[in-house]
Amino acid sequence: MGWGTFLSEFTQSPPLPIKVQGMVVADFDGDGKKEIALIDERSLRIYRWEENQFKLLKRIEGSRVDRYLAVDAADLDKDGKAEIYVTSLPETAYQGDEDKMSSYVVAFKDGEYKVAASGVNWFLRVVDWPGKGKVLLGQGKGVGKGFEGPIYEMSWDGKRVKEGRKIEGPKFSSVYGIAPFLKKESLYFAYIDSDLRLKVADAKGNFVWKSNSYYASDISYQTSYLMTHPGAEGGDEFSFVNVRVVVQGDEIVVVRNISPIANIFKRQKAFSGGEIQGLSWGGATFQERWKTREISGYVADFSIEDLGEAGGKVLMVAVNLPKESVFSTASRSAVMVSRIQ
Ligand SMILES: [Ca+2]
Ligand SMILES: [Ca+2]
Repeated sequence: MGWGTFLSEFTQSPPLPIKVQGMVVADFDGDGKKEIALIDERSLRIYRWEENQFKLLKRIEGSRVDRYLAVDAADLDKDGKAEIYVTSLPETAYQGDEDKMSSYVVAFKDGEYKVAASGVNWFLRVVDWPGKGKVLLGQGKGVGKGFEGPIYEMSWDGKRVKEGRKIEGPKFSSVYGIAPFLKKESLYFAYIDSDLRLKVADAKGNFVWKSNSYYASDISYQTSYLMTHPGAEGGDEFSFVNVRVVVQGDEIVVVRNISPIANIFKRQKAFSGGEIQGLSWGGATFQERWKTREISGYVADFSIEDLGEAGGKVLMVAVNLPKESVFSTASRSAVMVSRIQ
């Protein structure tokens, strides 16, 4: 049985007045304890997490046109402190061919959090790679389309993000929603494709399996301002930042958001709730091994970490809470925590 079988009921943090877009948990300052970084559409907040409360340590604001899409962390320069990688795309990025991305790196140096590199022109994501540990992946921005070209393994030397070799595997539509995993010592990839299905391919890129369910995301950005044909909003106009997919032991853990609206490719979707699923790969198909209860709202991101407390690992889920009433416009988010018992 998977560890998820032993999840406790969620406890919910006090609500934060933001629309959370992403979350990452790591030891950013090297003190041996893990902090939490959350992004909303244009700010990064770093918190200490104590007794189910947030204590704000640092807040970094983007420019008025920035749109934060993803947040990740890894200690690539091996100084004992995980850097934070924020993927940011200016809203103007698809209005001119030359507009670059505004992704950046935050590192803890000389006792404080600092932007260590900015204007990084890549979509970034950290994945756990069998045999390598945490790997930073990067993919370029297209012209008039969301993601362009191959995915590279990136390096960070404390000053610059640089591309290295192209990763193996199938032709991924996007750097988001990829999880390499081993089965009987062979490398496979679970990945969310542009049709929002979860798929599996082998290391040579041969397609093996696809899900019936959709793994939808509410995080999207506009790539074209021309309506070229009726119904173009069905996918030509927007690109989606797929939900996170994580390998945990012999399981794949993924967010599944549930929309009562049939066309999940529309930008404006309504999600009634979401759940975290644990899936096991039998060699021909993924089987659901466990899932959390349905969480009301939109599940933006999750993390499975050992916070150093008794009881071992916890599942943390970042959620956009449902509106309090049809008249309310304020965003509210919370982090839900479940302990492994
Ligand atoms: Ca720390
Ligand atoms: Ca580091």
